[in-house]
Amino acid sequence: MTMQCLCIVRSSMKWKQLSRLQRNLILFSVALMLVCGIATYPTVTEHFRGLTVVVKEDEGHVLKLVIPEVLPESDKQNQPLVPEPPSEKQKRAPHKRGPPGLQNRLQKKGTRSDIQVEENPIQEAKKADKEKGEKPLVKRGALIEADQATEGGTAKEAENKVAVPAVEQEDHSHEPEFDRLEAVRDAFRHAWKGYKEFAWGQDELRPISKSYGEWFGLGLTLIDALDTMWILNLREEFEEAKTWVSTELSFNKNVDVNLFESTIRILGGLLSTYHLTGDALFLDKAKDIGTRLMPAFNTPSKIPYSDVNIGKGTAHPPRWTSDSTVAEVTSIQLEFRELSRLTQDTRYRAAVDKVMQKVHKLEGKQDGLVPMFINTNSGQFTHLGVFTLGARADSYYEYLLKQWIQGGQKETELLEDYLQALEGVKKNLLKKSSPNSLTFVGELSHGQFSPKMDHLVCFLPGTLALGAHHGLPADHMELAKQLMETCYQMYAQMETGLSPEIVHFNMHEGSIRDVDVKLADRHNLLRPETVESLFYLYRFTKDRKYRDWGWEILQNFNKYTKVSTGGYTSINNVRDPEYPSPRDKMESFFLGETLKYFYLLFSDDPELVSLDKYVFNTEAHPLPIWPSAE
Ligand code: DMJ
Repeated sequence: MTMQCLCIVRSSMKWKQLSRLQRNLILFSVALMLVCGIATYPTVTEHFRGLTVVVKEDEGHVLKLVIPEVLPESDKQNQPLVPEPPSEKQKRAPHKRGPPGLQNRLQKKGTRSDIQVEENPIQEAKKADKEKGEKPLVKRGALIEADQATEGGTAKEAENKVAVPAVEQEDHSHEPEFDRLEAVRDAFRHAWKGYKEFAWGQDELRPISKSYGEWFGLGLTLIDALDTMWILNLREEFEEAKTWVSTELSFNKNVDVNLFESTIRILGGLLSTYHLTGDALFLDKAKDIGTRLMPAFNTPSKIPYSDVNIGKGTAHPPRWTSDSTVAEVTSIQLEFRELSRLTQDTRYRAAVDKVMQKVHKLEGKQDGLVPMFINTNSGQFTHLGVFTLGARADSYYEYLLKQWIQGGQKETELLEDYLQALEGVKKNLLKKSSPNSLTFVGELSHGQFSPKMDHLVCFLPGTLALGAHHGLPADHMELAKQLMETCYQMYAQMETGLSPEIVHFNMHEGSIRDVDVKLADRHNLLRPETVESLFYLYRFTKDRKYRDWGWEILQNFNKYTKVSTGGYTSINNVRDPEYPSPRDKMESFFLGETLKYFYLLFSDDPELVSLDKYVFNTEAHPLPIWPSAE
C-alpha cells in the first residue's frame, strides 16, 4: 500500500513537471486511442478468429488463411440460391428419403446399420421428425456455395453459416444408362468450368477460393484430363485443351517434379492421348517429358531418386532421406516401356526394367509382400517388417500384373512375383470383420496385425478381377467380389455415403459395427479406387449392382463435394452430412481417373477402351497391350 502511494506521488510530480502543451498532447492521444479501441474491438477479434485455422493437409499440419465465412453483400447477390434448378424429369422422379446407400446388402439380409439406426444423432433426429410428421430438421445434399465454405471448419462453425437449400436425393435406379452417362458428362463439365475459369493452365483448382494451387507448374489437371475428355466425347473441351498443350505447355522449366507423379499423370496422360487420337503432338510432348525425367535414374543403385529438376537435368532424393518409396519406383514401368516401344529408343525401358529386376531379387520381403521404402544408394529395402497394400506399396502389386499383361504375358518373373504376393496377402493380411464378416486387407507391422485399411487398397478388387480375366485362378475373382463389397461398404456406412481416407475394421465378436473411422482419417479426396474396381467388376460380371453402387457414389459426390461456382472439392468429414467441411482442392485425378471410371462403368460398349486391347496405368490412362510379336 505504502509503495503504491509513493509511486502515485512520484508520477504526479513528474506529470507536474511537464509543460501544458506536453500534457495536452498526451491527454489527446490517450483519448484518441480509447475511441478507436472501442470502435474496432468486435471486428478485429472476429477477423482473427475467422481467418486462421489449422488445416490438416495430406501430410502434416499447416497454418492457413481461410476465406471469411460471411460474404460481402455484393458477392452474395451473385450467388445463386439453388445453383442448379431441377429439370422437369428430376421433378417427376420419386424421392428416396433417408441416407443414401444405406448398406444395401446388410439391410436386405435383415441386419442393421448401427451407425445409421442406433448411434447416429442425425438419424435419430430425422426419425423423430418423421414420427412427428414434420419436415426433417437435418437437410442433406446441399451444393457447396463457394464463398460460404472454409477449409477445416468444424460442425460447430457450420451452425453459424448461411443455410443452403437441400436437394432431395432422387432414385434413378431404373433409368436407362444414357442418363447416368450424361450425369458423368455433366459432372465433368462442371469440374471443367471451375478449372477453366479459375485455374486454367495451372496444376489444381481451388474451387472454394476460386483460385489454384501449383505443384509442378505444368498444367497437371489439364493434362490428366485430356484422354477423359476424348473418351467422354467432349470434343470442344478437348480441342481447347489441346491448343493449350501445343501453344503453352513447356517442360523447359527450372522446377523440381516428383518422378512417380509426373510419370503416371503427365507421361501416362500424353501417351494415352496419343494412342486415342493419333495426334503426334502428344507423342512429341511425351518424349520431351520422358527424356527430362531420365536423370532420376543416375543413382549408385539405379533405384531412381524421387525428384527431378526437369529444366536443369538434376535429380535428388527428398531432403530428409536417401530413400525412395517402393510404389513410386515400381509404378513407372508401363509408361517408360511404352515410350521405348513408340520411339524405338531402348534407354527408357532399360532403366525401369532394371529397377524391377533388382526388386525381384531383394531380401526383406515376406511371402512376396514388400516393405515401403528402398534406399537409392544401397538399393536395399529399408524400414523392414512393415507391410501394407495401401500408401507407398499399393501400385507395386498393380504394376506386376499390368506389366505382365502389357508385354503379352511373357515376363514370367512379374507373374511369379504377383502370384506370390497374393498368397502373402491371403496368409498375412486378409481378415473378416465383425459383425458382418466383411473381407478386408489389413496391415502388418513387425508381426503385429492391424485392421487398418486405406481407401487406396480398393484398387485391389479391380486388379484381381483383371488378372482372373487374363487367365489367373478363378478364386482371384471370388476374392475380388468380396473385397468389392467391403469397399462399397466403406462408402455406404458413412453418413455422407462417401468413404473416408482410412478405416479400421472391428474384429471382436459382438462388435456393433464393422467400420470405425479415426478423427484424423475422415477426409475424402475424391479418390478413384473404388469406382475403378466397380468398373472392372461390372465389365467382367455384368452384375448391375456394381453400376448401382457406382451411381450412389456419384450422387453423393454431387451432394457433398460439388461447388456451385464450378469444380468439386475434397472434404474433411465424411461423417457429417450437414457440414462435410470442404478442403478447397480438386485433385487432378478426379478428372483423370474418378470421372473416367464412372463413365466406363455406365457405358454399355465393351469396346470403349477394351480390356483385351488396353491396360490402364495407375492414373487411369489406357496404354495398349503390345501385339504378341513384340
Ligand atoms: C492417383 O494418383 C493414382 O491412382 C495413384 O496410384 C494413387 N493415388 C492417386 C489416386 O488416389
